[in-house]
Amino acid sequence: MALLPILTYPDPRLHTVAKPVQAVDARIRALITDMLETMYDADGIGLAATQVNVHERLVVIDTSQERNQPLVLINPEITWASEEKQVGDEGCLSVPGIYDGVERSTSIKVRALDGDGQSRELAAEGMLAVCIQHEMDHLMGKVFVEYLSPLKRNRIKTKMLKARRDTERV
Ligand code: GNR
Ligand code: NI
Repeated sequence: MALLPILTYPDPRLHTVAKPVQAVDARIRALITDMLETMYDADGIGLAATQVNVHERLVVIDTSQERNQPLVLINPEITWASEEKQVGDEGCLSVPGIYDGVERSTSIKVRALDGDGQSRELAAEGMLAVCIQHEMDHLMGKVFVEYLSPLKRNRIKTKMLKARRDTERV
């Protein structure tokens, strides 16, 4: 088990488009273990492989209060999304300290392989639906700040680069 370093915006590697997982083998199972450990350690409700610089279609999620309901989605595809949308505040482990509103479908259906390589279809609403859409954006190389205005995005970019410089100076 190991904690994996999380890429932070505006790292260009966050814009890589992930490729499908070819086989749910020992390497992928080890990656799932490490990503879950990394997500729980960072107090996140989700983590996409893109964020740990692995460009394969894999995400881990746990939106439970108790932090004991890990969900693994491999090669996820949204099969249905409600026309009804809602704006909710989002944050991202790759953009620490920034929270802003993003419009998402309120409910979705997703087809994906689970950690055993079994195909499943899942219906999601509420926070889980938001989180799945946020994670699937990461797999497409998209970070939530790209939904914000160019003015806000540039302010966030500057703030992140300054924070990075400040840590490097320590
Ligand atoms: O921990 C996270 N919280 C969160 C809150 C609102 C909407 C989306 C998220 S996902 C985020 C973890 C993360 O960055 N996943 O990619
Ligand atoms: Ni994120």
